[in-house]
Amino acid sequence: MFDFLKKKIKDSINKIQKKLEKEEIEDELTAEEKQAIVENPQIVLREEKEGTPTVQETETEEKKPEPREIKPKQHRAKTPEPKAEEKHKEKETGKKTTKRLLSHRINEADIEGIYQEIKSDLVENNVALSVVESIHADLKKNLLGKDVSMLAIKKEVEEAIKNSISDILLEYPMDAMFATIKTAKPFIILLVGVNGAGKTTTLAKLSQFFIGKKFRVVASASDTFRAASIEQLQIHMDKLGVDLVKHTYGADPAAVAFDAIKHAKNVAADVVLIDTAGRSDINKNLIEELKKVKRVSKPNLTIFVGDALTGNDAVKQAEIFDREVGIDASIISKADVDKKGGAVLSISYVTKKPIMFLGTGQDYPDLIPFNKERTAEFLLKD
Ligand SMILES: Nc1nc2c(ncn2[C@@H]2O[C@H](COP(=O)(O)OP(=O)(O)OP(=O)(O)O)[C@@H](O)[C@H]2O)c(=O)[nH]1
Ligand SMILES: [Mg+2]
Repeated sequence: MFDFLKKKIKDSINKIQKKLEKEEIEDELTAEEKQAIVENPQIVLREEKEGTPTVQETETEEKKPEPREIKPKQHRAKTPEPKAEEKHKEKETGKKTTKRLLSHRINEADIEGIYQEIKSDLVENNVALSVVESIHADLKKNLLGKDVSMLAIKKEVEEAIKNSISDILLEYPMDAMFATIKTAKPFIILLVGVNGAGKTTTLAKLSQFFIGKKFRVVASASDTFRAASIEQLQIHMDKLGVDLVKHTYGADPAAVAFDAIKHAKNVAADVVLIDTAGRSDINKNLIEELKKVKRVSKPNLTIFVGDALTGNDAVKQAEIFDREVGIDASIISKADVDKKGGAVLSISYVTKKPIMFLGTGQDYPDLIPFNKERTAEFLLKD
């Protein structure tokens, strides 16, 4: 699902590296820089000799002097004769050596350059502006003033972006939920979202998921609003062998949920999954209806189901559902057809609630627990 985002981040980082590399490699060493290097071998040098491969000199463990500020070109003094140790080295190798400074202290302009590179790419891929700004702040905090070897710049920027993304993404503590299910009897899950987001399909997938964990499931047909919604859910539940509690169309969705919970207690079911109606707009009626269902059913978990394809709309919906009804986690559906991936980052960031699963298709097993480290790593790996 993150293919576009991944490619864009990679392209940006490569561009950033090339730009910084070019600036530094063109920078001939001055006397002052040479002195800085003699005093501070932490600065990585590359020796360029005709016909020989690049050589790196790195710092020894015991010697760690403070990094030194290197002044811009126009203020440099005339280059004096090479130091005795350098002459000695040239003598040893028998070849003339041109040393070029390969270390770079990341400055404000670099950070802005990096930010400008990635900003439009992230926004294009459904990453909300607030998220992009948070990544910007992280880059500043983690990279500004840092001395990095030219050869390591790409890695440093990648690490900084990866850490920032991984801080934004929140993962659901699945094991803690399994432990609660064992004592809750029943553990109640309420699914909310706009129409077509994938609530009913996700409910069916969740049923399969819990059945796979040896939990008994009861479903509540609390979408009494949309035509054919009850039959749609009935077909799924029949296939999965799950008890469905239903009333007629137009019935009170909260009353259906109440009966479903009662039934679950009677049959000692472990989990109750409550389907709800969506609306094309998140209007007052829908919110009032959901608030009532929530009040009556007292769910252990209210999950927002968001359609990844709708990008920033899904982000706004998540914010509204969270503010009006209160959500504990999100499931992002249609990740299989969304190549951008930004909705996941943005929904996690704006709601500050974990992403529980990604919906990755229309079949019951197409529900994968969300793993933030794997996602952040995938976004940045080659
Ligand atoms: N490709 C893909 N399609 C999905 C996924 N989840 C749901 N869908 C499809 O999205 C469409 C809408 O799904 P529903 O589950 O009916 O959505 P809903 O939120 O219950 O919609 P309403 O009942 O109208 O509020 C269906 O055609 C589903 O098969 C997914 O993860 N991947
Ligand atoms: Mg539905």
